[in-house]
Amino acid sequence: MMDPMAWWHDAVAYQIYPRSFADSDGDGMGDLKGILSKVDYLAELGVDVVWLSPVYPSPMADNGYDIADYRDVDPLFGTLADLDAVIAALHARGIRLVMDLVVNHTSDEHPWFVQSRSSRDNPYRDYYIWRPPRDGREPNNWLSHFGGSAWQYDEATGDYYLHLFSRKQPDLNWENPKVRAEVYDMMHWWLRQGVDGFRMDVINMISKAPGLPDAPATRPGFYQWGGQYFVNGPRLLEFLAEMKREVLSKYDILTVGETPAVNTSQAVQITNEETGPLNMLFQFEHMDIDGGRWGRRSQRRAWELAELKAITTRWQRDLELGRGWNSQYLSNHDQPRPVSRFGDDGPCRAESAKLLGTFLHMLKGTPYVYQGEEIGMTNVALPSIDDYRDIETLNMYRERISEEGADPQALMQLIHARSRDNARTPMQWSDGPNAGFTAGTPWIKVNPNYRDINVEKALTDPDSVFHYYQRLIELRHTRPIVVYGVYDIIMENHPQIYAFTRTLEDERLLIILNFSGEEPVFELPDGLEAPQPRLLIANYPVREGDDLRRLELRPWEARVYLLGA
Ligand code: ISL
Repeated sequence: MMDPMAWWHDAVAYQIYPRSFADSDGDGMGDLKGILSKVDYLAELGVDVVWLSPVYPSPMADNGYDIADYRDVDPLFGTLADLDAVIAALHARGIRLVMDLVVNHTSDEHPWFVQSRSSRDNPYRDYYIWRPPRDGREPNNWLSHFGGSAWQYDEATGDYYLHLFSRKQPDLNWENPKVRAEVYDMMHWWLRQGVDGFRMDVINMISKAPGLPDAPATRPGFYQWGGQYFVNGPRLLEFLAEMKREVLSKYDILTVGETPAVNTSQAVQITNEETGPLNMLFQFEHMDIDGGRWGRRSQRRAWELAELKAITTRWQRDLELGRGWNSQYLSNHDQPRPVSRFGDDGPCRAESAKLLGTFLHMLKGTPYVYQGEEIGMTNVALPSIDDYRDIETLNMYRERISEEGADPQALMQLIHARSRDNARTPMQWSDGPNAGFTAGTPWIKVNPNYRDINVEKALTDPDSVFHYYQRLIELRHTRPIVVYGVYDIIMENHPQIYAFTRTLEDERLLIILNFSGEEPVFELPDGLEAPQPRLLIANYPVREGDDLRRLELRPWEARVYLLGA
């Protein structure tokens, strides 16, 4: 059997959004002791890595993506000792822990920023990006991801500071070598504490174009925001190479960069195992197929399987082994639930959740499962805007009503489909009060479908989405072809079926996915006939007389065959 070349090649990661995972003390907010109580659950699922969203001290303007102290834990979540206990418990089960590294910006309550804003000649002034007013206004026309200008005027010194996200998230000035040295120091500190890597928040936004030029007002969306001047900026690769030299190269860790608006050639530069700084990236092309890329201008449109095929195929091919490495994800804390978005959260919820899982796990690249995905959790439709907590959602609602006079009801529909809070409702552990998430009042409402969709039920049902995910994960661990097989798409133009093969030496996997509630027929293309095709996993029971040469697929049916060898 082929040994993995890097430990994270055949690993499966699981993302925990701590405030929504498990609450141990009844304050309505998930915490580290809550996570500790669930490590056996993670071990049972079979994952190898946990990516923990931020637990650092924070004013929580963006649920912890606004960090006020990089070397501690917020009391809401517990203490550093609790984190140590989680790390030890995970390690004891062979699971590694990856921290969220949010270094494009800090909180405005971080001591560096408090110093920085105090006077123009403060030694920390240059830790952030300050500019004087231009004609009495913002220094340029860039827009913040969460609404309004990307600049905030600061009374104390009469200058503006840049914030690509909320005004409580000032951007760090990576041009300043002292900032970079601070970040590297902090990374060493965490690695010495025993963490096993980093997920790097919007890491491709750290280099801004010199002169911070105005965005052309004529081009919509991303460009109108100024994106071309701060995403994949001129010194990005240089900064990351330095980070690799100073820190990453000294440890055997997993690094994954969150990189909106990245293309495959940039991804190859970043993830090439020899020359690239990071192991893998989260790209966004497949997340954009049903709406606008940017939350504040969020839209909804019907998505096309053809587009998903084209995007996935391009990433699979362009990052072939030796060139780069993919990560795979269908959800995270910023995205709607995949079963509601790409599947069917009605009658075929379980089938479509399994189909999406098959897709995720049978692609080449490291899969990331977001909490609740493994039991097929769905979007939520909370009745009132007051039920929502996400800064992006709330700002978008307010801004579109005041600026465009948008219809509140239409906005609620959009929010039900697109809000990041879809992913942030509490993890559904049982059919007990608050889905077993907390003994108190949860910080955000529980999805009312918890009586039907919950972990307790999933664990007792051998046919549950959970057990299907467990088998998919096991396939990756036991079959190198799942990790290393070369991807080829077949029946590229079929409107409902997404089928592909993975080939490794004399073995071939055939993955057949009916991405629809209809019953299309799969016809085996020439060249794929095999004497004894072996069904490795499927989300429906096999029918008497099934013939791979001509398969009538059931709604959202997924099958994986091993051909040859
Ligand atoms: O949330 C999105 C779409 O609704 C994404 O565009 C997301 O905001 C963007 O990719 C950046 O995300 C990351 O950085 C943000 C934080 O709010 C997100 O939670 C985080 O994943 C600022 O730190």
